[in-house]
Formats: sequence, C-alpha cells, structure tokens
Amino acid sequence: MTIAYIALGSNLAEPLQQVSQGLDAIANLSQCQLLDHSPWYRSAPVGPRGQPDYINGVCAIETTLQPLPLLHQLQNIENQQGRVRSQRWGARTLDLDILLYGDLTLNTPELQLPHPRMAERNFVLLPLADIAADLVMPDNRPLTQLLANCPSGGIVRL
Ligand code: 5RU
Ligand code: CA
Ligand code: CA
Repeated sequence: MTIAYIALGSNLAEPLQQVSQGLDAIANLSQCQLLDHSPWYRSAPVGPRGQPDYINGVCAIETTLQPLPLLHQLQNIENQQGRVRSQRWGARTLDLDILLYGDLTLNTPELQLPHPRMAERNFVLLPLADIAADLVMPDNRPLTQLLANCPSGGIVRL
C-alpha cells in the first residue's frame, strides 16, 4: 500500500465540473482509496498565454497499483473526459499528474517521480500543502521550503 498524490487541472468545458468529475473517477478506481482532497483554486495559465484560467487541486490516494498502471488509469480518465492532445501545454478538459508515489524516485521516458516541475508551480504546492502540510520530498526537502521558493501570485482559493 502506497500513498500517492495526484494533481488535477482543467481550463476547458466547465473546468470546475471537470475536476470534480475527475476526482469522482479517481475515487472509483479499483485498488485505490481516496484519502483526502484540497480545496479548488483558480489560477492564471502558466506557460503558454492566451488560454483560459485553470481550476487546480490535489488529492491523496492509497493504492496497491504500481506507478505505471496508476498512470494508465489516470490517462484513461483524462480520455473519458474528452482530453484531446493537440498542442503541447495547450488548454485541456482534464489533466491528472502523479506528483508523488510514496518515496519513490523514478526517471523513465513515460513517467518521472516526483513530478519534475512541481516545485515551480504554486497551483500544485498550495493545494498540496492544504492536505499534506508536513510533507517531505524524497530528496528530504520539506514542502514548506519549496513553497517559500515558489512564485506566489496569480492564484486564488475558491
Ligand atoms: C510551462 C510552465 C508549462 C508551467 C506548464 C497548468 C506549466 C498551467 C495548470 C495553471 C499548464 C504546463 N497553468 N499551465 N495550471 N498547466 N495555472 O494546471 F505548468 S501547461
Ligand atoms: Ca500538468
Ligand atoms: Ca499531465
């Protein structure tokens, strides 16, 4: 049994509804128990501009799925909710990223753990801190330290 943290994001087709439905779908995955979830946040797009604001949040699960099968289940949910992969970092109906899978560090082409860019993204760190304030990264950096070094603007809790 492993605790994993998953980031949810959407900026298309009723984003709040998309992330809520995505959370429901995660809760209903076999071999996964939803433990907790953060409040939702509205955040300005980071990366490519000129796309709608995002709704972001984070949930915690306990799972017996290994990381790759878990990733594939999450991609299946994204696809069920109409995700179309056109341009890199473009607007999407639902994005589900594994942030952390226990203390595992993994570097494969398909999956990197912890999520390699989570430390730069306040729309990941703020909701993560809501449900795991005392979290420590596999490299022993506390979440509080990542937060202190992360840009803080452009995001509001709903
Ligand atoms: C470059 C920099 C590309 C940061 C990306 C989201 C990035 C986003 C999201 C908000 C992307 C990846 N902005 N931009 N929320 N995803 N606010 O979930 F994140 S594209
Ligand atoms: Ca993402
Ligand atoms: Ca993704």
